[in-house]
Amino acid sequence: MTAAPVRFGIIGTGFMAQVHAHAVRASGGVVTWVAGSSPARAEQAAGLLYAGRAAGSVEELVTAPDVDVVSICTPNHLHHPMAEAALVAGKHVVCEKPLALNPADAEHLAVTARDAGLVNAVPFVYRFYPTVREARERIGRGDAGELWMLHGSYLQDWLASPGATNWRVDPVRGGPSRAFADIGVHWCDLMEFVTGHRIVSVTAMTSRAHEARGESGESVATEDGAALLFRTDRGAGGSVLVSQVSPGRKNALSFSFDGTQATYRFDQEQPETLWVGGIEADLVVRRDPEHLTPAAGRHAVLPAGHPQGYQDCFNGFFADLTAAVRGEERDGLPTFADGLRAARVTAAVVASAATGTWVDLAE
Ligand code: SOE
Repeated sequence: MTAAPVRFGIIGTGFMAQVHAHAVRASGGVVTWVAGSSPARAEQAAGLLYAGRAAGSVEELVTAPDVDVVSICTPNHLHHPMAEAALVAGKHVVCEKPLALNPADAEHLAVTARDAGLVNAVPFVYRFYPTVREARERIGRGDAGELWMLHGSYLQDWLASPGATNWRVDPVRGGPSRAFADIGVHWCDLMEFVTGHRIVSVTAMTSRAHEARGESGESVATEDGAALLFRTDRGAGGSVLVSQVSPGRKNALSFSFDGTQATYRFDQEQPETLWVGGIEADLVVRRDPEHLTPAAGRHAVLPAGHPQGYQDCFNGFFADLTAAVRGEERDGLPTFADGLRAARVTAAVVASAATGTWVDLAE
């Protein structure tokens, strides 16, 4: 007997909402409702998001009996109140990052969801590349030796022009950190997920390419980029550079995790291969379901040579989310606890950048 499709209500009508809607369908679910910034926006977006009905309000969507999971794809400042409303209505929730604008609100959501026994997830979706899982498996079984240097960057260019602006630039709607909270947290989540190391202290410098943005030349308070040094609980050191003003870098997330016996290098824009550096010879591991370790092969849904990408990561994330809603455990589903972790790392980055000191991280 096939299980009834899991029913999603999506709040938001932009790029992320469209990615979520495709992933819902790919994972066998249905979008029953959509809510937008106005009933008219919801009506306009309903077709694009394959939604059965457009909600007149967020309240109508979260309380609808034919919604099992609420998916939140709104500007950041709305994440906390909307996730709270969905949890209070007894719904499972997937909430875009940052889960909240500060650690206290993120913790409140993580505790509320846990206590209510509701499935909760934050799309740290780069975890769902098969080559990323392959690195995690190989590192986990000890192939790297002692990991001691963890480094990389996450560079974009969609805010390169001084004319470019967006709600993310505004600290009221986006939060006190922009580039780090938007993309730096992906890198840190991936590093901790793949290596098993946890960041224990950070020192950060944030900077801006443009002091004013948009047609009206409004002054900017959030960072265009950040440089971070960190230490981990297992004695490794590392660094990550984050920028949204690096021309030509579209979505260039890369890491190099260097051990005493092997180095693992991944590049999000070339995700079909994992580079494994060795002292005598190097290896390029292809995303080939026939030859990956089983934990990584589970996420390889196409044969080798038929590239998988960003949307496939979301599809895999929603497949595991759906399994969790059905009561099955799936390794590696990022939860509100991971969203809380990201909020704490972000707060430490903001504090360090303001004071110029090392900041310890609370667990
Ligand atoms: C914009 O910087 C953005 O859409 C992020 O918000 C996402 O988290 C990232 O995956 C791609 O870039």
